[in-house]
Amino acid sequence: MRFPVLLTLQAIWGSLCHAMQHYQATWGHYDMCKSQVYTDEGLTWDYMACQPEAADMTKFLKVTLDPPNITCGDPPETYCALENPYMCNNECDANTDELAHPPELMFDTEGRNPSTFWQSSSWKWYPKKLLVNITLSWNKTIELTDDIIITFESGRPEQMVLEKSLDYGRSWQPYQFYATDCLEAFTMEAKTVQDITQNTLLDIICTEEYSRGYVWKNDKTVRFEIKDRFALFAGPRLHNMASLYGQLDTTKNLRDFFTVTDLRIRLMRPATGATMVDESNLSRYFYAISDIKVHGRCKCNLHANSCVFDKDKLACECEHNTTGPDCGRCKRSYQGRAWSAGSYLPIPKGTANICIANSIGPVIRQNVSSLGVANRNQDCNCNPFGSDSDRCNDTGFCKCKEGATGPKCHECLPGYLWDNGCKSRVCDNEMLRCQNGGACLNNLRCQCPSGFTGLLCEKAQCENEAGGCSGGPDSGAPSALAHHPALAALLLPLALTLAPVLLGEACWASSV
Ligand SMILES: *[C@@H]1O[C@H](CO)[C@@H](O)[C@H](O)[C@H]1NC(C)=O
Ligand SMILES: *[C@@H]1O[C@H](CO)[C@@H](O)[C@H](O)[C@H]1NC(C)=O
Ligand SMILES: *[C@@H]1O[C@H](CO)[C@@H](O)[C@H](O)[C@H]1NC(C)=O
Ligand SMILES: *[C@@H]1O[C@H](CO)[C@@H](O)[C@H](O)[C@H]1NC(C)=O
Ligand SMILES: *[C@@H]1O[C@H](CO)[C@@H](O)[C@H](O)[C@H]1NC(C)=O
Ligand SMILES: *[C@@H]1O[C@H](CO)[C@@H](O)[C@H](O)[C@H]1NC(C)=O
Ligand SMILES: *[C@@H]1O[C@H](CO)[C@@H](O)[C@H](O)[C@H]1NC(C)=O
Ligand SMILES: [Ca+2]
Repeated sequence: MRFPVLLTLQAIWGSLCHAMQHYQATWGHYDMCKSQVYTDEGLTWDYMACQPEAADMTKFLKVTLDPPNITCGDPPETYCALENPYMCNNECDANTDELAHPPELMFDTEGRNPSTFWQSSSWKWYPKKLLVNITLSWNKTIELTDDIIITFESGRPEQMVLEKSLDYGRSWQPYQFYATDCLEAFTMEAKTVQDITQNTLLDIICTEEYSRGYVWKNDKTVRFEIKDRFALFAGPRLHNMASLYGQLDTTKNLRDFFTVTDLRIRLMRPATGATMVDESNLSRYFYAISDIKVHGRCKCNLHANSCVFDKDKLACECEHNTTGPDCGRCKRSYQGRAWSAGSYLPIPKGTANICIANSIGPVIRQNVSSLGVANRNQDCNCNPFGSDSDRCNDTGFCKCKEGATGPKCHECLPGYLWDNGCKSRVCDNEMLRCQNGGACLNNLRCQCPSGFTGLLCEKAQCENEAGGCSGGPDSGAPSALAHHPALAALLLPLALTLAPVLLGEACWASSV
């Protein structure tokens, strides 16, 4: 089952935009994977980088609470208002529909008054901490395209952490810390998203912006600001998305920053409103959330323009002869060269990087022996970085540079690492960093923690198992650039070379 409603809405908005801003629809939308074109040889396919439309991702997630029985109402409880302990008209009873506050109510359609919300049980074991984890799982890599917005029905928590996982919940990293007092709660300096620059975009900050002001009539939302971060590259009104796409294309760390398989909201201390917790009436302290917004798109490595939700699972509908949930591999008989993600560059249509058939049989060639140039580049498909020349022998084998192997010289011998060709140094502590906590031994190999494998420990172990992980590998060829900590040097030149687009900010923003 596709998500017809969403896509229809998108389509309507899309065509409105199209009508209003003729440029936009044609300009770098990456919404088509291929198109038919007439050439001298007749009708052929032209392949392009493509990606699904961004959509409301809360429709496709699974929510898990820890502790599992933390939702209020079993047994029934009555809660008092934070600002007035004598106002106790908030009743929670899990067995009565009108009085129950199950987790689903964080994701239903809002707009009605009063709002529907999930609520935790109260802080009855004070001073033991009231800790709740709300985990949102997609079982699919998704790319965030808009701010995460959590709307509280209670006061906003005094301490909270937003965490993300990129490996289906095996490991977690913080995304942002939230506290009324960052220094006290997390020994971090308080910052806001305005303090972040291109150079520090990957920094994890603690912010006090969304925790102050306990009176819940006022601001009720806690945000993780995606668009403000995009704006560092795309300009204040995201009018230059080309620049952002260019950055994402060349910088794996940046792409990964906006990519998740799971999110976790760790609620660590409820709103208390005052400096002292009123121990005589703990029914005033609890968490309640009416809405969570997560906007994003399936990550399909630019090889699919639609993502379907079937049997409770999201999967890309892969084109370009790729397969896997994220189109992260070539189809079985299309492994003629190493798999590679599509590219946003060059603007506007990108590069499809399709998978090609295994062996095109004996290389078809013209009778060119008189020219003395047999099997030119396009016939042999030698990898330009891995091979010595663009020629191959009669069975299509290319002559490889040191360290490279495979018929097309697109793979590396053990001890070598793909980095625009095969480089003998596997890891160091600067450019080629072992990932996922691996340690670099003598520049020769990464010692991976359990659960990870691959030259740079970049792969989850399960990818080697039958059936694989639920997600595809991101890339078999991590580039040295992608692991360099000093982003700025890499990012600036690109930002400057990409031309800004002045039209249609509204449409861009909606289709980001
Ligand atoms: C949840 O279950 C645990 C273990 O069964 C119990 O100790 C705890 O009191 C329960 N919590 C709530 C809020 O009911
Ligand atoms: C909290 O105070 C209100 C008003 O005095 C009272 O009705 C309620 O029972 C109190 N709750 C507890 C747990 O003491
Ligand atoms: C919540 O998640 C964190 C790690 O993300 C974990 O340490 C903690 O035990 C989990 N459970 C609760 C109730 O905090
Ligand atoms: C695979 O790619 C070729 C072009 O290289 C195309 O003609 C063919 O239709 C594709 N096959 C599939 C199954 O997508
Ligand atoms: C290739 O060229 C040679 C010499 O010009 C000729 O003898 C031979 O028949 C040609 N082969 C084909 C397949 O055209
Ligand atoms: C082409 O090169 C490969 C690898 O060096 C070799 O195994 C194969 O026999 C060669 N084929 C011919 C026709 O020379
Ligand atoms: C996640 O998706 C994979 C297939 O990609 C499936 O095998 C697995 O059962 C799913 N896991 C959950 C928890 O749904
Ligand atoms: Ca709701």
